[in-house]
Amino acid sequence: GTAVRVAAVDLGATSGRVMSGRISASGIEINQMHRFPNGAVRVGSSYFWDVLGIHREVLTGIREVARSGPLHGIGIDSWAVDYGLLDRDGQLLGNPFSHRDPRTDGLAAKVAAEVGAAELYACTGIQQLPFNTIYQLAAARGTAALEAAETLLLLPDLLGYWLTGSIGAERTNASTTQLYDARSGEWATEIARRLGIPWGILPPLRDPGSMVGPLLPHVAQELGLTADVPVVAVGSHDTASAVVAVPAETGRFAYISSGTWSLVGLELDQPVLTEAARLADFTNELGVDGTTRFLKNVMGLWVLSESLRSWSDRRFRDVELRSLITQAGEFDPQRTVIDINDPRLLVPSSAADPMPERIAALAAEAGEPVPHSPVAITRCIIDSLAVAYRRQVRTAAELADVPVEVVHVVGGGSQNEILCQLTADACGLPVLAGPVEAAALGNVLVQGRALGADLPDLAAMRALVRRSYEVRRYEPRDSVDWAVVESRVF
Ligand code: LFR
Repeated sequence: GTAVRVAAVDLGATSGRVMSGRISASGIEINQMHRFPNGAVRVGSSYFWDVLGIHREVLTGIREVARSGPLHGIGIDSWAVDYGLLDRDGQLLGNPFSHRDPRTDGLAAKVAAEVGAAELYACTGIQQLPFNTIYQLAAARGTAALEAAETLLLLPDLLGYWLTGSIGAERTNASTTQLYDARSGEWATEIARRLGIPWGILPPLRDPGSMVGPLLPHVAQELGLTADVPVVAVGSHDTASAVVAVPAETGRFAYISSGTWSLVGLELDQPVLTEAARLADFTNELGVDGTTRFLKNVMGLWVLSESLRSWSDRRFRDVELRSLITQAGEFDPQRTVIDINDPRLLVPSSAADPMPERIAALAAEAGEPVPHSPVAITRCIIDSLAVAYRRQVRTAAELADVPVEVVHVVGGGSQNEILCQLTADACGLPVLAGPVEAAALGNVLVQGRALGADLPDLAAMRALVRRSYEVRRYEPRDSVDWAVVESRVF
């Protein structure tokens, strides 16, 4: 058939991108048309998203895509769990909180006591991240905003609502709320009710690949579009979109979707809801085409980006990312490893509580050599990520009882050659790195299919990615006993 050209909006916690994507018989191609910085805004002790600013950047990006060629569809993906509340007039009730806002501290334990951790997991299959929507809503009980709320919209759905006027909750992202019943495929209204969360605010669910709706007339006009360009529901959770574009050839792969977070796990046909999976705190998020993303959140390159931010705040001159990583690669291997998932690393770095000092404190606490220089700290972060990847890839394979032959690394972190090599070494498996813009590619692929491209299933989508993108292969080296390194942390 003819080519399909779409706009893929891919929002990350540290930057947002709008890409043009084109699918034709010969391949898939994406081009970045607009990129803007993003970050939570601190007001008092709270962290918010500047969602109106994001909306404006999204419009700018889509306009760029429209200006440079035909436009057949628009899709939006972003990080998960965060939401806006609408009042009964359809107006946004305040700025959406960032999931790194500390108001959820202690809520997971409280909710577990109220509904039972085992029952919650049996229903939702979701890991106990402190910031899951369920805990954000539990923290919001009794607030004026929640009492006035008529509708809850996850961020991509909120942005889609502003483009189309249409209200709904795309399923892959809905699954991350921990208020989605993995067994019935409906909202877990009974659990919400028992927690005093107003379940009536949870909007109708929609599948990835379905239509959100045509653009509102004033939006189409503002974008310089005449046609009825539809907004298409993609895997609106960025990780769901990224997994679509993993260029895997066989089913025996693990993936690491490596950005602000590292999402480490497997694609499965069914959730794993065993007691062992619950105790290992593995999650069963919903993927595109009814798949399960059986994975674990690893704190990811956030720890490095926040350290960098702290160093540049304090005017370290020589801290430039590339050279820092190169020097870290030459630094003493595995001198210091820490538990990179320690909850103390979750909160943004601040002058009063800088990220590098938290890392040093964790090392001291664990009896590891304390890293002081930016190079030593960077090396510690990279080694600690690699050993966490080893642990979680192996745990996933054991819990799901499937063999893993290769680890695909996609997303921004796939460009970090030292981390990729150490990941191969630590896992004892080949690593295939790339593509970098996996989430945007997955977004384009799901839109493409919805708009008529001949992509019957995930295998066809992945074959198209393989035809269009080079991946880089890293073979495992066996000079270090990573089981010993692992035992220092886990
Ligand atoms: C990655 C991601 C993770 C989710 C975290 C918070 O960008 O979407 O999958 O756990 O952000 O929303």
